[in-house]
Amino acid sequence: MKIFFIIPPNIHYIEPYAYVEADKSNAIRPSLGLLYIAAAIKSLPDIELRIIDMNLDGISMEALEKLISEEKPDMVGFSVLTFNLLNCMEVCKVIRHANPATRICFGGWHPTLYPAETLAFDVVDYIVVGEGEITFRELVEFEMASPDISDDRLTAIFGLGYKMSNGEIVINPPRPVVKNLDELPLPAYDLVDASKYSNLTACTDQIVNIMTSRGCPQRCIFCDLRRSTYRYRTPQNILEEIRFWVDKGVKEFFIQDDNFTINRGRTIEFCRLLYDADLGVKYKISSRVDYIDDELSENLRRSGCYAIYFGVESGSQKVLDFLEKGIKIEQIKKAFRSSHKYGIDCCAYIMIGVPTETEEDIEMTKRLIKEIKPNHLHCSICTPMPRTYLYNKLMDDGTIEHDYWLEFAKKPDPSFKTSFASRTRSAEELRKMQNGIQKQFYLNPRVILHEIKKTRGLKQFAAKFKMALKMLTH
Ligand code: B12
Ligand code: SF4
Repeated sequence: MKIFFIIPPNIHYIEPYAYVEADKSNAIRPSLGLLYIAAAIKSLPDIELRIIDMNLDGISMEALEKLISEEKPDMVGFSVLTFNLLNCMEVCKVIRHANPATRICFGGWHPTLYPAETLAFDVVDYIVVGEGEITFRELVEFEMASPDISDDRLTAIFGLGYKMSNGEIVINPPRPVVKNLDELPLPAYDLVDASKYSNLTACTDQIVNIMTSRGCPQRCIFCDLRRSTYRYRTPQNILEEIRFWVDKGVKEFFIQDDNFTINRGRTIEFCRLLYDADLGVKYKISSRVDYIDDELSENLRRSGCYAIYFGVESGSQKVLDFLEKGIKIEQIKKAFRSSHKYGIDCCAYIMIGVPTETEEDIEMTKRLIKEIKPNHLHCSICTPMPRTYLYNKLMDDGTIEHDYWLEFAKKPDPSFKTSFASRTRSAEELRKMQNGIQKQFYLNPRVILHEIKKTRGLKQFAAKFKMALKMLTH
C-alpha cells in the first residue's frame, strides 16, 4: 500500500496571534505528528511511505498533480491545524482531480476539534481524532485487508471518523490516549532530510525536535492542552533517542514538550543520565516558571540545556489570575534569576490584549520584562482559539456573539480574519503595540550584543540580520 503524507504550501496565510514576522521566518521544522504516524505504520508489510513537504521541497501544485497521477497513492494523510486547513484543502482538490481513488485522511488538532464539520468536506474520506498512532495503523490494516467502507469492522476503530457509501458520516467513540509513551516507535525521521530543517536560534547546523511527554495538568484558559492527561517517556527512553541522533552526528535538540519539567523527579533523572552519558549535546526546553529553582537549573545546565522558553504572559497578577495561569509574579522573577545564574538563556512568551487588561497592566508587563531580562521575547495577542475554555467563556458571557470558528470550520474562507480577545482595543492597535514591544526589545544593546556573541557563522548572522531588518521596517 502506498501512502503519502503531505505538508501543504503556504498559499493562504491567516495571521495568527504570534508576532507575524517571527511566525513567518523563524522555525522550519518537520511535523512530529506526521513522523509519529509514519513510524507507527512503517513496519506493516508491503507499505510504501513518503513525506512530501511542498514548501521545503519546492513542489508546485502542478508538480504535485503530476506526481499523484503517476504514482497513484492509495492514501494521503495531512496533519491539520485550524490555521493550515485552507492550505490542506487546496492540495486535496489537486489530489482528487489527479486520482479520485486516493483516499484522504485528516488528522491533528483541527479534525479533533471539529470532526463532523471536517468529514463533511467532499475531499475528506477519513478523520482521526486525537492521538493517531494506533487509530491510523488500524485504518491502514483495514484498508489493506478490504477497502470496502461498508464493512462493519470500521466501527470498531476507536478515534476514527468515516463516511458510509451512502455519504452518512460516522464518528466512532474516542480512543483512550497512549498510556505508556515508551512503547511508541521513534518518529520516522528517515523519511525526511532532517538537514533541511533550520532554526534561527539554534547553536549548531542541525537541530532535531523531540517530544518527551504529552498533555498538561495545568489550566491556562487560552490553551488547548488545559487539563489534559499528562504522560511522559522515561529518561532512559529519551536517552535512547538522543544516542540514535548522536550516532548520526546530531548534537542539538529542541525538546518541544509544552512543559518539559512537569515531573521534577523525571527531569533530574534525565539530566543526570545525560550528564553521565557525556555525549556533548546541547538542548533547549519549555517550562512553566513555577517548576524552576536553583537545583533544577543547575542540573539542566550541567547536562547541556542552554535555553528555556517560559510562559510569562503578564506582569500583572490580576491578568495572570484571569488567565488561570496559576503562577505568581515572584515565581517568574525567581525562575529567571535562577536560569540566568546558571547561564541558561531565557525566552519570555508574553501576551497582550487579555480581556480586563488595562494600560497599567501592560506597563507592568513591560516593567517586568526590563527586570527579568530575557534573551528572547515572543509577544502574542490574546486570541480565543477554537473550542478553548477562553473561547467558550467569552461566548457564554456574550462577548463573542456568534461561533465564528465553527463557521470557519464548516466553510473555510480565505478572507477569514482571526479575532482577538480584547474588546477595548482594535486589532490594528494590538498589532501596533505588539510590533512596538518586539522592536523595543530587540533594539536593546544588551539583547543585540548577546545575539551577536551567540551567532555561529556568516550564514546565521545573515539570517538574523534579515530578520532584524524585517522587524525594523515592518
Ligand atoms: C510544536 C508546535 C508548533 C511548531 C511546529 C508545528 C509542527 N510542524 O508540528 C510551530 C512553532 C511551527 C507551531 C506553529 C503554530 N502553532 Co503550534 N504547536 C506546537 C505544539 C506545542 C506541539 C505540536 C507537536 O509536535 N506535538 C507532538 C505530536 C506528536 O502531536 P500532534 O502534532 O498533535 O500529532 C498527533 C495527533 O494530533 C495526530 N495527528 C497529527 N497529524 C496527523 C496526521 C494524520 C494523517 C493522522 C492520522 C493523525 C495525525 O496523531 C499524532 C500522534 O499522536 C502544539 C501543542 C501540542 N502539544 O499539541 C501547538 C499547537 C498545535 N499549535 C497551535 C497553533 C495555534 C499554532 C500557530 C497558529 C501559533 C502562532 N504562530 O500564532 C502556528 C500555526 C502554524 C501553521 N501555519 O500551521 C495550536 C493549534 C490549535 C488549532 N486549533 O489548530 C496548538 C494546539 C497550541 C495551542 N494553542 O494550544 N506550532
Ligand atoms: S499554557 Fe502551558 S502550562 Fe498552561 S495549560 Fe497550556 S501547556 Fe499547560
